[in-house]
Amino acid sequence: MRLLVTGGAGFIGSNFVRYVLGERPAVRVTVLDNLSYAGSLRSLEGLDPERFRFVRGDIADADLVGGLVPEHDAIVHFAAESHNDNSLRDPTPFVHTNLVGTFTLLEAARRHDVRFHHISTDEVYGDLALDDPARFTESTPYNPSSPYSSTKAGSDLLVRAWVRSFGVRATISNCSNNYGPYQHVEKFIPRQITNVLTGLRPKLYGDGLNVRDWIHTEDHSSAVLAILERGRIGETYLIGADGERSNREVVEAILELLGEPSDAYDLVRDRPGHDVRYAIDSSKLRAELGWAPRYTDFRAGLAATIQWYREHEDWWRPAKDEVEAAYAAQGQ
Ligand code: NAD
Ligand code: TDX
Repeated sequence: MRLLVTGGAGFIGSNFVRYVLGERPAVRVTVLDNLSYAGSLRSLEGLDPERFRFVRGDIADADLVGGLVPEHDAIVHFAAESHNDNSLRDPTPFVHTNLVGTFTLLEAARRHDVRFHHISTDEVYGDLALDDPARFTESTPYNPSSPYSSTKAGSDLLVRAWVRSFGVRATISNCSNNYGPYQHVEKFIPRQITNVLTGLRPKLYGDGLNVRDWIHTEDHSSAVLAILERGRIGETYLIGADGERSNREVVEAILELLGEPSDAYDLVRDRPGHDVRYAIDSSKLRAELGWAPRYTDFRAGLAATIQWYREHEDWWRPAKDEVEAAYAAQGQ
């Protein structure tokens, strides 16, 4: 099995590459990644060169993609512009990578009849009220809020159309918020951990009561592998680990685990259009493919993640000042 993994130098893609090489001795992986600000070869260090190859390039480069795709049995498509706050500053790269990039890969998959798995997000469904008993399911209508989530929603719809109109052998997964090692310091959990480690206070948007449904990134990887191997073509699977928590609860846990008073955070300017709550019902994935998360103790997973950031300052330090300057410029 030869896999073409796009975005494999990013947070979740690099986790998947390590996971699949560890779990499946017969698999070989090519990573296609343009090493944007969010990608790092350091997240892929130490892999067996007999089974792993890195290609630097843009997923919207049709010539490059057209040459690589026929050398593989499947495409696992993680590459994206992934941060909501960046999409509010400048949506341009989101349209390019998430829409044109996905289109380019789908065209190559169609031409060469290569299996395609598309990685997407629960944000395509919009948000839920805090007191709504409902959770997102595969049949929840699309209702994205931000340039990020709308371009991800558009990419999902492209995949669905390429399945129906052209018979592309594709599946889609929509996952909730991931945490774990190698996540960029622009994102919520690593930003707050590295704030405390550098003497800054955690920053909560608005009143801090927005809810996210957290899953460890390795549980996301195991779900993607299950869908890639056993998912039904044309189907969508929601991935989640029943991890709903308010942002305030998460920050309080980070502060406690780092030995700081649990109220040592600042409330800052809210994100425009800030989704209130995400919640995933992953019954279909669990019932059909027998998947279950392994990282069910959030506090233990958070403690291990904090320990990783303590030990890998060389990995995150170069990006920290620029990220904080951009947030400070918008009162966050
Ligand atoms: P990330 O920003 O950490 O990594 C994205 C990777 O894609 C980077 O390595 C980057 O260099 C690469 N990339 C960007 N544009 C590219 C282009 N034009 N050509 C080639 N490579 C390009 O993102 P992540 O958090 O690892 O997210 C990966 C995927 O998972 C995305 O599709 C995202 O929408 C989805 N997702 C993320 C989460 C989450 O909580 N982070 C949750 C659900 C779904
Ligand atoms: O400093 C902060 N303070 C804060 O309160 C930051 C960076 C975020 N927040 C809030 C906003 C959200 O309610 O924390 C929550 C999580 O924020 P992000 O890490 O930016 O994630 P989110 O916007 O929920 O999107 C994430 O999950 C879905 C990923 O970035 C997406 O790629 C994925 O699709």
